[in-house]
This record gives sequence, C-alpha cells and structure tokens, in this order.
Amino acid sequence: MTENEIAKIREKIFQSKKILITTHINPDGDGIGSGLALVNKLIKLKKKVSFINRDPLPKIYKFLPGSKRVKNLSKINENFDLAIILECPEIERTGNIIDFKKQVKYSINIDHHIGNMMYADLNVIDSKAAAVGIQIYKMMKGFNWYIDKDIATCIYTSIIIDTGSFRYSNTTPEVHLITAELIKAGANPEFIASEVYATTKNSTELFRRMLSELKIIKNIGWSFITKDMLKKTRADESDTDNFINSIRSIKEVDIAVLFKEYGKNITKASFRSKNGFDVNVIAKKFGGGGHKHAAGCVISQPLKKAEKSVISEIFQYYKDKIK
Ligand SMILES: [Mn+2]
Repeated sequence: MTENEIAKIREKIFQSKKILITTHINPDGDGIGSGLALVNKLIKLKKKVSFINRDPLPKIYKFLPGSKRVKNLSKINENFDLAIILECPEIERTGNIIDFKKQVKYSINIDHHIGNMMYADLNVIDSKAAAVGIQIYKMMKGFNWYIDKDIATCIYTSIIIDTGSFRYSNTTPEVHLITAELIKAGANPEFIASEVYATTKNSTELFRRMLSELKIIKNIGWSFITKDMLKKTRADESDTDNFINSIRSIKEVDIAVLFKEYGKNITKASFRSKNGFDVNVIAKKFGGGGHKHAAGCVISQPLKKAEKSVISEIFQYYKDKIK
C-alpha cells in the first residue's frame, strides 16, 4: 500500500460520516475479519458504520468482536458518503446490494486478487498480499492507528483463513512478522483456532459422507456435497468451508475440487491446489476466478454434469503435467 493510497483513504474516512463496508457473496474469514477490524475502529471514531453483505455471516465467525453488527441484505435503500469494498475482484461480487454510482459518494476497492477490475473511485490492489487483512493492517499502521485486541483478533483470523494457518505458499516472512505483532496486541491463537476450526457432530457426519464420495485419479482429488446430504446430516452450509482443504492436504493430490449442489441446475465448484498448479485458470474457464491456489466458480449445470465438465477440463488443461 503506497503512502498516497494511505493518505487518500485517510482523507476520505475523515470526511465521511456514513460509511458502508461490504465484502463478497458467501463471505469468508478474510472479508469478514478485514471488515470487522475496520468496524471496530470506525465505531471508536464515532462514524456511522454499516457492515452489510448479501449473504449471512458464517456462524464460525460469530466469536469475532463486532460480529453482531454484520447484517445481510439483498438490497440497501440508504445512501452513504463512503463505501469500502473488500475482497471483490469485480463489483458484481458484492451481489449488487447497492447502486454504488447513485447511493455512494465515494468508493474504495481494497483487494488482493490478480485481475481486479478497478471499478471503484480508488482501487487499492496488492496481489502479493497474503490476505486483505494484511492490507488493512498496513493501512491502519500507515494511519498510526492503535491496534487493540479486538482489531488484532479480526486481522489474525483473516490471515489464518487465507494462509491455511500458515501452510500455503503465500506464508511469507512478512506474514509471520505481522502475525507476531497481532499476538503482541492481544490476538489469542489458541482461542481463535478453536473457534474457526471447530466442528460439530453434524458437520463431522457430513464430512464422513463427503469422504465416502471422494475420488482420486492421478493427482486430482474431488468430491461433492448434495442438498440431500446437507439435509440428512442437518449440517450447516458454512460447516463445509474447510472440507476442500482436507482434500488438498492429501499427499498425492495437487488439485482438489469440491462440488456443491445449490439447485437443480446450479453447482458451485471450489478449487485448491499446490505444487505450482494454477486453479484460477480453471475457475475462469467456468466464469469464476480467485487465486492461483484457491478459486471457485458457479456453474449452471446439475451437479453430476458440472463435475464431469470440470474434471475433464482439468485433465485437458494439464494433460502434460498430470502425473
Ligand atoms: Mn482473501
């Protein structure tokens, strides 16, 4: 984050009374942690701050300070002086909850995705940042803001989610240095991990069923979750967020895919990879995107058909590299 960017964001925050913070549809720990870090500080600055997303807060993030203030709405009717949009490579990723041109005076897009569409008045993009939380940390340091325990807890959460608890290739020395500062500021690694990675009886039953459908061919591993599996196990959709990572962690697997049935003709595919395999290019072929090692897309096909299309695309794309 450059000094100019920091100065501009500071100016806009101080000029604004009503501030909207939002992140992408199906929000994750990076968007939620980054947003709540901001909320916790902006409240103290006596700003009228709203953190509104299209989809509900996953329940594993309810422990985060300020989480009660996170709302979900499909359409916002108010106007704002400033909108801070987190982790959205395209404006559509917000779920179109507001007309940014008409209802917002100034918009700031803070993101770490390659190929961000630069749709806001100010675009602060750092594709090298391991998490948007890292960008928020640097911004707050740039403002000389005091990072208290609540803010540290939120940013720490965004970092462990996006680095897979310091296991992914984006885990740099800088990530550890910043994390050390967050622990000094009061973030409690044991407590946060026990909240974020907690499972339940129902989610474990769903996990067992997902694993019984697991296929591994060459270095590609994949499985699926149907609506029926969710219903029968009474697990929550957000309980499945970590499932893909356990497929990825299988030694023989370089590319992991998890398909989720959303509707008769809507299937969501999540991708994870390692050892240099790029899943962003695969997700992009189906209209989605993300990062090299973590991406996703929504396909307008029934589950089984989507599974076939995606897996054959992966084999096709990597025909030279598949082991
Ligand atoms: Mn992120």
